[in-house]
Amino acid sequence: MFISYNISMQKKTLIKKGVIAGYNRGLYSVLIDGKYFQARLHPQINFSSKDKLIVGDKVKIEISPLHNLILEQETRKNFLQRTRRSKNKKKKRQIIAANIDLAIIVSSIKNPSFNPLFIDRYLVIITQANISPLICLNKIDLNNSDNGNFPSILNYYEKEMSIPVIKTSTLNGRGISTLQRKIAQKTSVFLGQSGVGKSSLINALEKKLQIKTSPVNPKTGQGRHTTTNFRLYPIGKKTYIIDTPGIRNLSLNHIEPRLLELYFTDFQKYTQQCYYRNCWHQNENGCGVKQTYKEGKIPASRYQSYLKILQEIKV
Ligand SMILES: Nc1nc2c(ncn2[C@@H]2O[C@H](COP(=O)(O)OP(=O)(O)OP(=O)(O)O)[C@@H](O)[C@H]2O)c(=O)[nH]1
Ligand SMILES: [Mg+2]
Ligand SMILES: [Zn+2]
Repeated sequence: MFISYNISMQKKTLIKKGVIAGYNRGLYSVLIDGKYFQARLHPQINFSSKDKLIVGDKVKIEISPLHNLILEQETRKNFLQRTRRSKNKKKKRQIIAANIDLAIIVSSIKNPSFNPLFIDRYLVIITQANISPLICLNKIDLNNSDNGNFPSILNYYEKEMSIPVIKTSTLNGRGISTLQRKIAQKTSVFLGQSGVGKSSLINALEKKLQIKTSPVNPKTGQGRHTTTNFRLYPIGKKTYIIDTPGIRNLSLNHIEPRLLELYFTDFQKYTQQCYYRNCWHQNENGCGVKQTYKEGKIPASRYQSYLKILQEIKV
């Protein structure tokens, strides 16, 4: 009886390709041809990836009236990672999204206040993953003067580091069509502090979505950690967007201290001028990076970001 039942069910089984759009308590949401399916990992299959599947992972899935099972995970083209402190205070490497074409660092001009140190931290993990970055300066409607007074570091990112910078406002729609063009036919991940307007920007790009957003704390200007899960949304043809929760402290302890200078790509020209081959660019004599910073060609915030991250990860 059991066997015949199984055979009849098998007839209705379909194998499809999909992408992981979300995860909640052992259940994955898999996007297939614009529709979501809830699925579990096949219990008898050993997945090669030590980390569990994450948003952006491409999978093969068996769909049947009984249950949907994930059979196979495609090799990741790239993946973003950070360090996460677990409950027992142990630091663990966490992979946060896979198969990304464009990583958008969202920052607001105000509420919460603009802080290049956050941008630099995100740039480290994006560079490590070999993903193209883009900086989005949001809430420009809150800028007092109409024609400028934007943080000058943005020019440095754009001119010296060739990172595209887009200025946007979800309130008056400025820059949204430019952003739309940049994300077309790509999978983009929106990163940044809580309250900078990541979910609001995604809602502006695709009106149908209506992702939950909430006002920043008026006293502190800080966000309220409204988005709590990583989620992938399809918008238009071959265009996907991943919304992420604002990370309070982006820890980078998984980064090998010796490799940090490589992820500060703008330092490359000057590390060759260092007297010591193993220079950390901290207090060494004859350091090309420090010298360039003193001459004003490396902005103070960039150099400070490097020193701060290095101090954190060297201990
Ligand atoms: N003035 C102004 N406010 C904006 C703009 N974009 C978003 N906001 C507001 O900023 C607040 C926070 O926006 P969210 O989209 O929830 O921010 P988030 O980055 O998704 O935050 P988390 O989900 O907590 O990480 C909301 O009250 C938005 O209405 C903008 O361009 N201008
Ligand atoms: Mg959000
Ligand atoms: Zn040096």
